Amino acid sequence: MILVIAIALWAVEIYIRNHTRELMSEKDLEKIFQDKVDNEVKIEPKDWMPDAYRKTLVRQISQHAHSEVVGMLPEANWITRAPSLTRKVALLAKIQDEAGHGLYLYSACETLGVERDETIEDLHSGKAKYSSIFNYPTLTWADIGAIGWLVDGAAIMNQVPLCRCSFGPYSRAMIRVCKEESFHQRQGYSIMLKMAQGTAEQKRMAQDAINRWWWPALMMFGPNDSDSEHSAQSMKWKIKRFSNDELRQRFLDMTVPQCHLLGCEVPDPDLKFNEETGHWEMGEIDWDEFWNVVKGNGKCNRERLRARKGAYDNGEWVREAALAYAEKKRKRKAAAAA
Ligand code: BYC
Repeated sequence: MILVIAIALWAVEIYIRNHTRELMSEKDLEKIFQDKVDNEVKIEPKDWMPDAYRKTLVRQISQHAHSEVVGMLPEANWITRAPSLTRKVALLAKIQDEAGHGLYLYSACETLGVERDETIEDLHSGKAKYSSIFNYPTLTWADIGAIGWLVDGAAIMNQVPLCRCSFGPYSRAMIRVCKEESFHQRQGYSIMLKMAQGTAEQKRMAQDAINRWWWPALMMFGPNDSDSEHSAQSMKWKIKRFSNDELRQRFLDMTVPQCHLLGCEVPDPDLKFNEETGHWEMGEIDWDEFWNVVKGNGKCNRERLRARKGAYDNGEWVREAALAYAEKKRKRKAAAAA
């Protein structure tokens, strides 16, 4: 049924493009666009779309790409100190996956007409945001467990619905990303389990990591719905399928029992289970801390940007070599064709 609607809408759009587009008002084009969204037909890069939809996607996808790439840094801090070869291999694989996620997402962003260099420049200048979570330090090996379990766990909760995002390239990128995130989450929980069942010192480290990562992980979902500037419109466009608070609640319900299974405590004195609703209820998030980090004043914001800029500058010779090689190949091909 969806396929039939898709073909019909596609045929109408081709006809419109060829014959009447210049005669159509913005309102008509917008109606066709919204009908597609409402009928679960993906919007593709060359389709007509409202400017604000394009802008929202560029904002969200580029922030997401930056988060993946900056997100490699806290974990990279522990590659050389992983406690065994097996743990080291798994951590390396996870971090490489994140680089790959960043690349899919930068490509998805380019389909909307923005240059990658421009997007990356916005990160380096501090104009573009990336997830608040990556501005916290990784102090012990248990932090690597907490990141995999809580941070990737929160990311999956947010990203599974993005597999159904109305914009084709973003939704397709998310399908691949989510498969890998699920391995990341499990490797994190496996580290936490090992430490929670270990010596008293290891158990203390596990609890300490939970204490420091719990609240920042809950902040990852963004401000409460009442303060979420973009949610209503993004949900109408089916970029977002669930609100920030809905996803945060799902994460809480999933994670509290996992924490108890570790034999650890959730660092929230107000946490309680509501028998009537069947949901966990949490205390108030410290939104001042969240906005302070988002505005660039978290513990590691400056260090993260310095590291990204350094990596970009050090990679200059690789970009130059790749361009020189492409030019050499082009010339050879032209000479062979002459
Ligand atoms: N941090 O109206 P709202 C990963 C901003 S990486 C910073 O609710 P929206 C991983 C928001 O941008 C996965 N800023 O916005 C990698 C907006 O400001 P602007 C990261 C935040 O877009 C390595 C303002 O607050 N995931 O998994 O409707 C290792 C108002 O918010 C944050 C994604 O990027 C935040 N946490 O909803 C391990 C998912 N939250 O832009 C793991 C894709 C909000 O107007 N993004 N803000 O200046 C999304 O799903 C949505 O953009 C959000 C926010 C739910 C995050």
